[in-house]
Amino acid sequence: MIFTGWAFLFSSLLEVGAGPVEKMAGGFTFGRRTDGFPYPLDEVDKLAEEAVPKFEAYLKKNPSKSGCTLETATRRKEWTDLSVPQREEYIRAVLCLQSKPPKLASKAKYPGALSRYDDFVATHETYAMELHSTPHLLPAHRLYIWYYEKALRDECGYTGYQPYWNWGRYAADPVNSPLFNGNMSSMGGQGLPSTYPGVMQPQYKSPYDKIPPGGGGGCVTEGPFKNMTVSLGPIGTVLTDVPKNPQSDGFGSNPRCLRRDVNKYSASVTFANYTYALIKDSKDVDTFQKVMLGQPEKNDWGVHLGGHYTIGGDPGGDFFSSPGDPLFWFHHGMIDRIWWIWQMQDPEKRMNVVPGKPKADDKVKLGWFAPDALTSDLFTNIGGFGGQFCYIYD
Ligand SMILES: *[C@@H]1O[C@H](CO)[C@@H](O)[C@H](O)[C@H]1NC(C)=O
Ligand SMILES: *[C@@H]1O[C@H](CO)[C@@H](O)[C@H](O)[C@H]1NC(C)=O
Ligand SMILES: *[C@@H]1O[C@H](CO)[C@@H](O)[C@H](O)[C@H]1NC(C)=O
Ligand SMILES: [Cu+2]
Repeated sequence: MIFTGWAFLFSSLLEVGAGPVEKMAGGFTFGRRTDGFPYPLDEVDKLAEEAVPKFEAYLKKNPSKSGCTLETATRRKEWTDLSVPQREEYIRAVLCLQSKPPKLASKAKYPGALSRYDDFVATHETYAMELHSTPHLLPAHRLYIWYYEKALRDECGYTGYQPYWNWGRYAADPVNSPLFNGNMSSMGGQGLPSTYPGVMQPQYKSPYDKIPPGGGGGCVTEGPFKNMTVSLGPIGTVLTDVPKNPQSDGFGSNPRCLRRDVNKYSASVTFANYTYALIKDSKDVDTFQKVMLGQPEKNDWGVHLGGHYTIGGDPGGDFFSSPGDPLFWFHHGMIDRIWWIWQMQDPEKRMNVVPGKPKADDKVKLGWFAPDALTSDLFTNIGGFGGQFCYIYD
């Protein structure tokens, strides 16, 4: 059994609204629920708010060429900041994408791509190195999420934007959170109990060398994704009872259930104070990325790994196939959000840097999935990607 996962793969890769709105400083509003809402602003939300006036000042000096401003930017909201009908609209759009035929992944090479949703999974599996190596990790995932949001809107009539998962809100009890409680307006529940042994983290010292099992690991039998068919993969880390893919590259058809281990041990490193410290204490972008991904020498799993293994299971626990769990987009949305909050702490210095100092003509190349994109054009969510990025996180 090999349960290595992200930390190991990264260490090798990196070398190569409903309710009323609150008025914000600068006259712009954050769409947070205030009507009997159970989640007060946490210290990360406050950092985001405090940084907005700085960002506004930065944009005055450096207006986006495409005319995107804080006022015109669309808002990606936290899951619970959406009303229940908005959550249900989002879920319908994801199910719609899963019901449409693939259009990008070639049938010959990817017999396991059964749906339009699987186009995205196949992309992450095929271009994993391109997506995760330095300097691409942050900008390439930003682009990838943007394409997903666009598909939900353009192809499935979704009228909102990609929600994110503020980990800290649910870290104490993820299974009973509005994301994972298994009701029809959640993103599905815990997997059935299984013999899941937990996730080994061999580069960490005991007791941090293992994320203990969270009580699931089996099929998700509640909520909107209980009938979901996972087909591509697995490729990397897998649970023992997941059938092997018939193709050695993992692209064969391997229909199976969605499995999860919603895991409070993993979630325990995603309380708001961890994210706050990551943003406040990372003085440069290399430190930000490194601490976010985890530091074995400090027994620190990091919020990236913490969030991924709060979902766990199959395909959520598989480095290559993880976007096959619809919560992937929420998790990486939060990563994208905190990158933005980190940038906003000192926008003049931080807007245009990523680890690894890419050359001016460096591109993110996602092959058959999308045209090559200039890496340096993906650094700002306000006006990046030729003006097509124009969003902020509420
Ligand atoms: C699901 O649970 C959330 C959180 O408790 C709640 O707000 C929502 O109304 C529930 N949805 C349904 C369909 O019961
Ligand atoms: C799952 O499939 C069954 C059988 O087709 C159907 O009755 C049920 O409504 C489906 N549930 C969901 C949440 O899609
Ligand atoms: C966050 O708070 C918890 C509980 O108070 C504490 O154990 C942990 O060390 C804190 N983490 C950081 C990074 O401050
Ligand atoms: Cu990824």
